[in-house]
Amino acid sequence: QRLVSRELSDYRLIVVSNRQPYVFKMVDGVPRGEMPPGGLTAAIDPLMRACGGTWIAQSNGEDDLAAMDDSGRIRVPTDAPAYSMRLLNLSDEENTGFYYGFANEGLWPLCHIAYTEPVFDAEHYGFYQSVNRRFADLVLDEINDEPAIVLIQDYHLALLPRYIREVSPDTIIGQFWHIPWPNPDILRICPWQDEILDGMLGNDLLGFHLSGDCQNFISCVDANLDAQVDPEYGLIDYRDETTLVRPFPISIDFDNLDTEARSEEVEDEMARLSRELGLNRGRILGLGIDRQDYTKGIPHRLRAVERLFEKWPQYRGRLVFLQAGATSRTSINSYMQLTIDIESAVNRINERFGHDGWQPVLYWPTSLPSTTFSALRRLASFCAESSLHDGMNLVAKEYVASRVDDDGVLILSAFAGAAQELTGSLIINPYATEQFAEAIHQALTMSDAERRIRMRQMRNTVRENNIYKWAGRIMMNLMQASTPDHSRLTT
Ligand code: GDG
Repeated sequence: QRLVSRELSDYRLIVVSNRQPYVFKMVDGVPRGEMPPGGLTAAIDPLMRACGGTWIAQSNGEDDLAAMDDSGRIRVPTDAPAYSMRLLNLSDEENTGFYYGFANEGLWPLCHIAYTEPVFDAEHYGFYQSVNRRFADLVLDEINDEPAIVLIQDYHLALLPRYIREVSPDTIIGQFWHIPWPNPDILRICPWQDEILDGMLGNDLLGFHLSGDCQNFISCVDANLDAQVDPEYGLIDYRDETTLVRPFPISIDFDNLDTEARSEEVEDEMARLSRELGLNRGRILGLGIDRQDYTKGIPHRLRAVERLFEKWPQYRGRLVFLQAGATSRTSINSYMQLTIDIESAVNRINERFGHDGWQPVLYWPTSLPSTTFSALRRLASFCAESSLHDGMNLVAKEYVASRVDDDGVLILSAFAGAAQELTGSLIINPYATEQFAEAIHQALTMSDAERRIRMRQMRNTVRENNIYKWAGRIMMNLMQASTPDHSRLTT
């Protein structure tokens, strides 16, 4: 039996993710760490600042080496050092097999119902195993036989919990899986399903966004491993260890985005964009923001916009739909094809309907400053997030947080995890083009009063269920999950 004092401060905290929390670049000859955009870092950085500890990740920064001390650590944040970063350098070959190959061509399409066929290649899997082992070596070195809590992030590191557990049985291990989990019929496409499940059952606590993902995971374990499962309490007994499986719907730093949206910089940016997009001349803006991925349903969204212009000609010359957000994973074929599909849909709609200096669809596939994103969210009469399948979808929550005026309509796919919380949105099926187009029309004709009621309700939800609450609940459940007596667990 493990002896657990249940005081967080008694443990060394180690976070592990593929992406590093601070990326270093030389500024005036001195290495400076900048936090890359994204919810994960913003969620866990405050916890690390408060508790101290070490964050282990792959090195992607140009100037990481220059920032490292003799022990290979980088103290962050640069201005007020509170914790250490330790980085793993992967060769191009390792990164291709581990990250692009098994994680993003295999597990990513496997876990999303988007009808992109997963690629399972033995060589890729070999790199996935060896890179997970390299992460484990670094984690074990950092644990150094001391009491430790290891908090692992995402689908790049499914084997890591077992690799740590084998060597360090007393370490408390938790993992949060940021994407959906498939049912047993889909999981069995993966030739290494048993090893993946076994790896993840090295965790004391395993978190998904939704209870449906948890139930799928428990069904997969029940169908494939010699384990005892209790779906009601989310408990799995396997190899004389217990894993607690729980939903933790991720969120955003509401106050931070709310404050940014009210700032002078954002107001200035709004004025500039209003002129550029013609909103000061009576045009209205519709918005889609996505990391460009085939799970986000961008071509489906464009089809609905096209149908809107067909069916309701009053929007011609008046509505501008802007699709923003940078491309990602561009070396993978399915992502290259997506860019081609999006560009051809944008060109088709613009050729069909554009006239007299009015371009119906704008396409900005680049990363923009956060103040520009904030300004666009404040200006857009509606934001459409049409994922074919999405663990959560933070963009939907960011739109809500930026609407400090309680205005704007969120159109949200029923297949995004966020749809379960954001019930003030207009929920659509991205495959049902007619219904999707009608929802855009409904958004644009909704009364002021109804818009405000819906947005206020969603803002209260996101303000309350914010990212800090998410991180706090995970830590609380992790401490509880590591106690031998699970009957005392709270939900
Ligand atoms: C995974 C899961 C889950 C987008 N384009 C740009 C940019 N963004 C920002 C958004 C948002 C984030 O990236 C994307 O978050 P999402 O949640 O929408 O989607 P994924 O990247 O697929 O994230 C997802 C999430 O993990 C958290 O658990 O919700 O279901 O798939 O913050 O604003 N940021 C910048 N430039 C861009 O072009 N700077």
